Amino acid sequence: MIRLHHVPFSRSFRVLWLLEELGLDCELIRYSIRDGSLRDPAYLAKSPAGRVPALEIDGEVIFESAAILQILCERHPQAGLAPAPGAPDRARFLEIIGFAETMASLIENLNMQHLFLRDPSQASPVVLKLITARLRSTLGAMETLLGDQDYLLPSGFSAADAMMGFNLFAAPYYVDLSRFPGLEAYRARLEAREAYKTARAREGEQDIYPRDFLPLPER
Ligand SMILES: N[C@@H](CCC(=O)N[C@@H](CS)C(=O)NCC(=O)O)C(=O)O
Repeated sequence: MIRLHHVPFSRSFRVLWLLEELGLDCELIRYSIRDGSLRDPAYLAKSPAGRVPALEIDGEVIFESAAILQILCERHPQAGLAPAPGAPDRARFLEIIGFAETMASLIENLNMQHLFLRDPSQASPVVLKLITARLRSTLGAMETLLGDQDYLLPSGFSAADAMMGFNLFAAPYYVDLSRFPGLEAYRARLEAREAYKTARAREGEQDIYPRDFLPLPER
């Protein structure tokens, strides 16, 4: 039995999506990011920083989405969702897996300032502007990496798309994606995948974002 510890609309979606791409069923344990349940000692024993995802599989517990995606691809090489060491797209694959977290950590910082401060007046407009600009620049870099390909690797859909593609469903809370037509088309391509649709239908209601867009403060 595979068990995924999950917060709807969080980075654990990458794993839920890849499991669907691989045709693997899992038990889904849902948490809220807001109620302290990720700091429960029983959960910290699975994921030491109290983060999702954590995946229970084959008698072990794995945390960090990038590690989980790579392990799943290694254990299911027939699916061809990650280039093996030495394969032509290997370096690009690893770059994207790492770059996805460069971008996601910017989104996380924006979430912190916009959504999770106990006293919202403590958010810093200067920091918000800087981080939003940095997020925009990573989106520009991603559009360049994509070029005229359908997916991030020239060989087609891979775990790199689940890893990085997920960000395209979080970044638009802070940056208008219409400035990146290549990314908008790519995002539509990802949304059209059956595995993506099934994963979204399974994950449940999100309680992270209260609105579709969170603009920079005017002050
Ligand atoms: N690099 C980690 C980041 C995991 C992470 O920070 N997940 C967020 C949700 S997107 C989380 O669990 N946050 C809970 C918290 O910070 O309390 C990964 O990719 O798995």
